[in-house]
Amino acid sequence: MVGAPSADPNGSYSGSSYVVFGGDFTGAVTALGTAAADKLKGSKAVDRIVAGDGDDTLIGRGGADVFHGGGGDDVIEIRDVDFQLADGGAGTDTLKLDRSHLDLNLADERGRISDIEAVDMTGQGHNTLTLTALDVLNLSSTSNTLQVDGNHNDRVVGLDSGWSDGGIADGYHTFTNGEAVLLVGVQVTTDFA
Ligand SMILES: [Ca+2]
Ligand SMILES: [Ca+2]
Repeated sequence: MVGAPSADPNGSYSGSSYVVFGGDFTGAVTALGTAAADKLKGSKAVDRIVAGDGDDTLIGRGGADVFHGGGGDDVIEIRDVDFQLADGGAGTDTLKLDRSHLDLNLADERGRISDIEAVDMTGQGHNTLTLTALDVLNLSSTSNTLQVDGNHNDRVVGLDSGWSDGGIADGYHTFTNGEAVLLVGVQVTTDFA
C-alpha cells in the first residue's frame, strides 16, 4: 500500500459558490424603489433590492442578498456577511452591521462591496471590521476615506502595517496609510499593526 498523505483534494471546504450578478438585474429584483426615499425590506431568503435615487434604506435581513443603492445617500443593513453584493452607487453610502459579533473582513469581501463610504457597526455590539489600506482605497470609486461608526464594544483591526495616527477631531480618530484615510469613531477600539 502506497501512502499519499498530501493527495487529499478535499482538505478545504469548497461548498461556497456565488452567482456573479451582472448589470442586467431587472428580471430578478425582489424589491424595487422609486426615485424618492424608500425603505425596502428583504427576507431571510435571497433578496435583490434595487433602490433607485433618493436616500434609501435597504434592509437585507440576512442571506445571499444583492443590494443596489443607486443615487442618493443610502444605508444598506446586513445581519450577516453572506451578501453577494453591496453596491452603494452614487452618493455617500453606509454599510450598516445590524447584529452583534459580526466580523466584516473587507479582504474577504473584495468584489462584493462597491461604492461604500461609511461602515456603521454599532449594531448590537461586539462587531469587528477587519481591513487593509488597499481595501479602504477600493471600497469607493469616489473616495479614499472610510468613516467607521461604532461603540466601545466594536473594533477595527488593521491587517497591514504603516498606519499613522492623525489624532482626534470632531469625535473621530484619523488614521492614514498612504492615500487611505480612516475616520474611526472615538468609542471604537482600534488595533493597528
Ligand atoms: Ca429610492
Ligand atoms: Ca447611493
